[in-house]
Order: sequence, then C-alpha cells, then structure tokens
Amino acid sequence: MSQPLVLISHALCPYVQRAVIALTEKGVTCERVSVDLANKPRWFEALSPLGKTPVLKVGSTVIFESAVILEYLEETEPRPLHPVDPLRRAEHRALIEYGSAVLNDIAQFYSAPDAAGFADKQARLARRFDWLEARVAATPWFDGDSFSLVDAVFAPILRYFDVFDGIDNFGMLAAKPNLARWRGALAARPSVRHAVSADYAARLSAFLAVRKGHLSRLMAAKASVLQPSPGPTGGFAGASGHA
Ligand SMILES: N[C@@H](CCC(=O)N[C@@H](CS)C(=O)NCC(=O)O)C(=O)O
Repeated sequence: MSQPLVLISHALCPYVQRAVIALTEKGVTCERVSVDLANKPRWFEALSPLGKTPVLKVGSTVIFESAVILEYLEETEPRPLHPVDPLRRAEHRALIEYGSAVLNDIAQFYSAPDAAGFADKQARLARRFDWLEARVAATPWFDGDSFSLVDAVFAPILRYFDVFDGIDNFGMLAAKPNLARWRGALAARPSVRHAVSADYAARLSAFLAVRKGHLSRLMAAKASVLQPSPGPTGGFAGASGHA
C-alpha cells in the first residue's frame, strides 16, 4: 500500500503550485498543510532543512526542493508528465530550471527598492520571456498535446502577471503571441485554476503592496485599481522567499 502524502504549503508559493498541479494532473490525493513563512512554526523549522515550502512528506520521509518532488511524483505516480524520449526529457528538466531562474527574477522585480533597479529587473524579465517566446511554438501546451511538468512550472509564473497587469502595463510579455496563447490555455486548465485559493490575487496584491519597494509605490499611486480589503497575506518570507 502506498504511503500517505502531505504537502507543506504556502498560499502564494509558486513552487508549491508546481507540485499541486502535478498531483492534480496525476489524480493523486494529498493532504495540504499551510505554514506562515513570515512566522515559521517550530515544527516546520525542524522538518524543513532549508526552511522553505514546498515539503512533501511521504510517510515519515521528508522530500524538499520542488523539482525533486516533481521527479519523485513522476517516478511513483501514474499519468507521466515528462516526455518518454530522454533528450526531450532532459530539455524539459532544463526548462524547469529556467522556470526557477525566472521566479528569482520575479522576486527581484517586485522587491526592487528603486526605479533604476526596477527597470533593470523588468528588462531582465523581458529578455527571459523573449527566449521563452521563441521556444514555445507548440499548442496548446509547451510540447503540443500533452500537458507536461514544464506547463506546471510556467503556469504559476504567468499567473503573477494577472496581478502585475492590474498595476500597470510593464511590457514584459508584450508582442509575444506564443506566450499569450500559452498563458490563456494554462489559466483555463482546471489543475492550474484550483492550485490556488479564490482569494489568491487579493492576497498577492496585499503581499506586493507592503514590499516597500518601487512596485509598492506604483501600487499606492494606482490604489484605485486595486481590490479593496484583500485581507491577511498569510505571511510570506520576503525577497529571498522565492530563491
Ligand atoms: N528551490 C526551492 C525554492 C522554494 C522557495 O523559495 N520557497 C519559498 C516560498 S515560495 C520559501 O519557502 N521561502 C521561505 C524562506 O526562504 O525563508 C524549491 O524549488 O522548492
């Protein structure tokens, strides 16, 4: 009999979302336990050697690092999300790593303290998406008909822009028709939609608004377009939170 799975999560964590999307696509039942990353409980610090979400508990064994969790699920659960061909699979793994680099850039973008730093991170993200635009030629998913782990990794990345776009048009995804199409397909996928709670956008807005950086100031200036009363952010660790 397979061992029970518990995913230690945070409501805004894009790395958690990858794991949740993969679990849903595979039809795997998994208990979710949320932690406050701004005020980490002692049991979490004892459990998670890097102090980060996600952590997957498999029985009494602790697996950390989202890419490792994805690989474990791939090896143990049905409905493969990796291509069969070793070269394609290697390429997908490389894209997952690229996704993590983009998440780092996004964290630096929303945490940039001043306008110059913000513009720098904005330009870097635009370059990252230029490269991706040239690579995402298939439809509807990254590699065509089969939803893959690469789709699971980029869905949370592109979801950020639902909130960023409400603040301003930062242009990072402009004139990128392949990414626009992919973003739309991902946003409509049930596993992607249900990977976050209904109040995700409000929570993310609330989190971004208190970063005390350039983006927070832009948000304050455009407060009229923000959702009212977003409620608690659920505690998120900070710029390093996505590292
Ligand atoms: N490389 C890690 C990154 C995970 C990560 O950065 N998680 C963030 C939340 S999205 C976190 O737990 N931050 C808390 C901290 O760094 O103290 C992975 O892929 O799992």
